[in-house]
Amino acid sequence: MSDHETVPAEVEDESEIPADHPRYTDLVTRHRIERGVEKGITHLQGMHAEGRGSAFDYLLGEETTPSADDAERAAAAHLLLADRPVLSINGNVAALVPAEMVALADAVDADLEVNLFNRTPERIDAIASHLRKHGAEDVKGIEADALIPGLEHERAKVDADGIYAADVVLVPLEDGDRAEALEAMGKTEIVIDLNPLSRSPRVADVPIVDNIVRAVPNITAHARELADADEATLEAIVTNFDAQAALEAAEARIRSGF
Ligand code: PTJ
Repeated sequence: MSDHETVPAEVEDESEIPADHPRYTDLVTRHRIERGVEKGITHLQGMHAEGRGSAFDYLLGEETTPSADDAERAAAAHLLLADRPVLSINGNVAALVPAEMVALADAVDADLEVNLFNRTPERIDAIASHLRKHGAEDVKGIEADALIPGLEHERAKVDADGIYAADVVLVPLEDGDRAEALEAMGKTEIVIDLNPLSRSPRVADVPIVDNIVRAVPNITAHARELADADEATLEAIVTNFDAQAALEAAEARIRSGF
C-alpha cells in the first residue's frame, strides 16, 4: 500500500488533504459529507449516498466525459431559457457545493429551494443558514406551503412560489420518485446523478451523469459563456441534446471503462 492511500483520520480542514493524492476529489467529497453530518446539514444516509456515487465516479474515471459536458451545456441552455428556474438542494448538495449552487443560481437567475427526504425543521434551518453563509440572499423551501401531487413522503413539500410554480427544476442526487412526479406536473427536469440507472436520471429531460462537484461549476461556466446567446441558439442546444444517448454513453463508459 502506498503512503498516499490514506490520509490521517484527524484531518480538520480539507486544505490538509494532499492535492497530489490520486483520489484527492474523493477524499475532499468524503470530508465535506462528514462535516455536513457533524453540522446537522447532511443526513447520516447521505454517507451511503456518497459511497454509491463515489463507486460510480471511480468507474467513470473521475472525470467529466464528453457526453456529460454536452448535458451540462444543455442544462445551462434550459436554465437560461426558463421563466422560473429552481435549483433544489438536499443535505448532500448543501455540504458538497454550497457556494457553487449560489454561483449557478446567480448566473441563470434561479431560485434555491431546500427540499429534503429526511425533513426536520432543524435541518431545513441549518441548510438555509449554510447557504446564506455562502452568499445566498433568498432561500426557499422553509414555508413549504404546497404539495407535489402523488408523493406520500416529505419531498412532496415545496414552496408555492418555488418548485411548485417552476418551469425548469434542477434535481441533484436523489434516486427516487420525485422526478417522476415533477415530470407529471409538466416541468422540465435536469438531474445530476452518477448512476445512470437511477430512477431520476431516467425520467429527466437532461440527465447529467457526473460528480456534482464537477457538474455544477461546469454548468455555470457554460451559462456564462451562453449569457449573450440568442433564443434560437439556446433552443438549438436544447433540441440537439439526446437524453437517451447520454444515458447510454454513461452506461457504456461504466461497463467498458472507455
Ligand atoms: O438530505 P436528504 O434528507 O434529502 O437526503 C439526501 C439523500 C442523498 C440521503 C437521499 O436523497 C438519498 O438517499 O439518495 P439516494 O437514493 O442514495 O440517491 C443519491 C444518488 O446520488 C445516487 O444515485 C448516487 O449515485 C448519486 N450521487 C451520490 N453522490 C453523488 C451522486 N451523484 C453525483 N455527484 C455526487 N457527488
